[in-house]
Amino acid sequence: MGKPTVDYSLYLVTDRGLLPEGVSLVDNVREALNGGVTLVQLREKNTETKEFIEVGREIHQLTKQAGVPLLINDRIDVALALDCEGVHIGQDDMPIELARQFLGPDKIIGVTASNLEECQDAINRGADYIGLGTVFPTQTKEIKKDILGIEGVRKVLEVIADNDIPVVCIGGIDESNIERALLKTAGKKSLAGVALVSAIIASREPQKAAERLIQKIRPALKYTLEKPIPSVNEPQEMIEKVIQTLTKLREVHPLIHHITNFVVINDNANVALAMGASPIMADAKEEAAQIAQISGALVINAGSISPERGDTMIIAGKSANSHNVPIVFDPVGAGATTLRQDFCGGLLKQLHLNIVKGNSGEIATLVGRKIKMRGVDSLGALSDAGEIVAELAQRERIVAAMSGAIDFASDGKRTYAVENGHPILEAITGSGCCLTTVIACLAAVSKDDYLVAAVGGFLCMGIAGEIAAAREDVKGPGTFRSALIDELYNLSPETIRKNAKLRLVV
Ligand code: 3NM
Repeated sequence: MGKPTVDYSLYLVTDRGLLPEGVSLVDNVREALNGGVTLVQLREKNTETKEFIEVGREIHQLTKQAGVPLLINDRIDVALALDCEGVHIGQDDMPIELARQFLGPDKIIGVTASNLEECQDAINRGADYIGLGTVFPTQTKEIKKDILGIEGVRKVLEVIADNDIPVVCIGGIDESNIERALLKTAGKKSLAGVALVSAIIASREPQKAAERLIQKIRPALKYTLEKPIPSVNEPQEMIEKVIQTLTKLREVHPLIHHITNFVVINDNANVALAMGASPIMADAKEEAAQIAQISGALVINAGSISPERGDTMIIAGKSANSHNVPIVFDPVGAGATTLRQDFCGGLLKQLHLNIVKGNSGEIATLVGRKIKMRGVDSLGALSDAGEIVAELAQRERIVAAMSGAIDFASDGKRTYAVENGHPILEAITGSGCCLTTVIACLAAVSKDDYLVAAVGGFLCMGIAGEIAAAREDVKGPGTFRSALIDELYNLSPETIRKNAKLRLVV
């Protein structure tokens, strides 16, 4: 028979104490399975054996129908009685070897570990997978051990990278942090999935909760578990993807929520309209979460930052992360002051920013390099710009984009250089912020590959800028600004195909 193959992506651990009033565990699990849960652990800390087995039978029926393995927490006897697919044991439960003797070679045995030593011990003793926690603070279980955080999980994974044992993390995972948990813990080894309790069990709509979670998990796992892409997209192929995305943008007219700076707000709105999107410039804390949730993309621009606006950005960002709305972050002036540096660094820790776009100084600051800044402008280009964007992209598991005479965009695996643009773009205020808007418009309709949005943003702004600058009616920055908006509005597939100067760096 052999051990069943297990998909660890969305691992539901039950706790009937957290069920909403009037909801039964069996109904909750049924809905969660309908929503896409891939593995279930029945965790009954205070249930008598007879009832445990009865509930277990019902739940095992459901999991079998769904083709999902059922594991029993701690109780080897109950797992045997149900003949389910395995057990999950803690550090204080029966030793793994003994559990294996009872259960035989075909059952799954998972083990809780909270540090590197426990992980290594579980591997040596023949565990089939590890539940590593606690990753974030949680109310669900009394936690006496240290909270590992993203960094702690990443460190453990790094050391056990040579072993291919699947590892899931547990503790405090919900819709707002699930992408960070998967993407930012990944290095040489990545998580195989996430285990969680309250995000589904305490929900009144467990099916919808599971659906939303799995929607976030799948792309994140695709990114982290995929081996480096062997055939990168050739520039020609990328240009066609950009054109398809622009065409879709003009069909869909997505809402683009901006929390941007006071200098560029009107230009950003006009640029979004010219691209075919619908801008909303909403700054109020009270509505930030609601608007982010219904938007196609969220722009967070650090330009006119203040602690109060920073709070609004976090609220909007958490809501965007929870609802699969891409965030495009413009770290305006990241290295200019301590306030901006702290804010930008903090945002990277608290949110999953899908795309970060800045000038050379801003991006260099985010990767920890020192570069000369004058106000919000950086002075000079970087000889290793391509490597720096790739480094930021890899470290944060995002798409990073750096504007300059040559623009660079990377997802950590593919890095492109765009050589379109015109020096007069520098003579109008906010051309970089408008570029961020263009990227966000494209991101709203390219959720499977945000690199298309970043490369597309550079191409659209660069080509529109070149055409606008060459127009006879353009006499200087003032007329250029209007012409630029016109040319963004007029951009056609043929114009992009004819003018795109795109090359693959790595
Ligand atoms: N084990 P929630 S934390 C069952 O750290 C369990 O080992 C943990 O619940 C560990 O997803 C935990 O609601 C509870 O935060 C996780």
